[in-house]
Amino acid sequence: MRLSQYFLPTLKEIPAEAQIASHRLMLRAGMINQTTAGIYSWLPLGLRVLQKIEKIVAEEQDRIGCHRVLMPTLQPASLWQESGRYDDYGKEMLRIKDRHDRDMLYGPTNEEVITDIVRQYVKSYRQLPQTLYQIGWKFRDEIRPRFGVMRGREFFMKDGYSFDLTYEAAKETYKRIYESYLLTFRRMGLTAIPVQADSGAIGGDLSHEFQIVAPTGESTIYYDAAYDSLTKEEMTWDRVHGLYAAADEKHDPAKCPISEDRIRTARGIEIGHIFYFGTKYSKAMNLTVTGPNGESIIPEMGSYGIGVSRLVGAIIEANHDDNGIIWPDPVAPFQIGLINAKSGDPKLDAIANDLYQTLTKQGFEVLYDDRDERPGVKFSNMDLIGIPTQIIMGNRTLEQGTVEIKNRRTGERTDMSIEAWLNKMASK
Ligand code: P5A
Repeated sequence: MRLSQYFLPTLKEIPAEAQIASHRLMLRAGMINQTTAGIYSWLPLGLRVLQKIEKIVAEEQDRIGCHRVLMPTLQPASLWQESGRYDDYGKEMLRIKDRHDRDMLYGPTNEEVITDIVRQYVKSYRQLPQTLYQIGWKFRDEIRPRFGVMRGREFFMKDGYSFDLTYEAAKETYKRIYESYLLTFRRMGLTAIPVQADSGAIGGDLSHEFQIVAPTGESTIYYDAAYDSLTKEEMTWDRVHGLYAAADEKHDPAKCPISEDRIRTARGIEIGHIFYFGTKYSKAMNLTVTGPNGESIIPEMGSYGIGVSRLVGAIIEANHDDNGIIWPDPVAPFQIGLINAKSGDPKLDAIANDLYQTLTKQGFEVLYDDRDERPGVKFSNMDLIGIPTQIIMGNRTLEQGTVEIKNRRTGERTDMSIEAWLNKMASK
């Protein structure tokens, strides 16, 4: 992408309304634009990150045999009256009337819609187990939307729903999704800490919140230091479920099963939440299947959420410095930021254009700052938007044929020939 032609409205001023780093940085980096309170448009740079996260989430769901669907954002009130949640949900639910005066709502979650779908098609025990998920927009009329996309009113969520024949099978599904979440977040460069949770308005008795550590988190979490050094291989239910983790007042130092020197205390951001709730919805909405002996079975359900749009903010909270965002490679909007520090110099322009084309052809996602701007502006902009690897071309490129490679995270800079760098990348 040539920056001169891109739509990247970066801001120099620090937006006054933004209280936390990720919100400020997302506005300054031209990733989002507030349409109205708690409701954002995603601009090209922000959308690239959102889509990278969405892709990782979808791949990990598919890997464990969940099937993707797409449900509507608008739902009829009648389904929620059936489940008994319509009156309970309160003011967080945006209620709408259609032209026929029928009660509708903008879905805050989709347990009812998915149960309605499954009860229409699934009649026999042979059709279960089944886990369906979608990634889509939700609306909750939060009383105090804040922190940008972290607590929005309209937000993008992965929501999955499982249907099993027995409690034991439902528990196995729950464990499988728990493990898959640990790996999903790890792929984004995050260590998520599953904390036992209250199941809240959703109902049920087995529930975990997945928290990541960041100074601006909304809750305090207490967890076993072992979380900090978990390897990918250790990300299993058996290993992790045994580790201590608790949030806020649930942590009672007097009753804590591990010694104080092993406890870490930090602020946490909730990026995912999973629930087992048994037959709450299947019973209320008359979902039954026929068992092997003709008996009628009420499926056991669970639901599993990941805050996809919240993750964009959460990743920034965990990855930034005074100069801007520092994207972990797998979610970076571009892998390489190419800076031509002497735009307008015909010789360097030609070399830079050439390199831009070579890298793009090789499949790298490159943001090429070809603007007629001062080098200082280009450097600070590239730092602000957080591209992990910067390639800087200037006088030395002309004199010695070398470029400067800058690692955004460590700040480390190395001079090397373009060929040497390409070889290094190819051998990675
Ligand atoms: C699980 C999937 C549910 O809604 N039903 C379907 C269950 N769970 S939840 O905990 O309420 O939400 C799941 C995740 O969505 C994110 N989230 C939000 N993100 C941004 N703004 C909000 N207002 C918001 N509310 C919830 C969180 O990451 C949460 O874990």
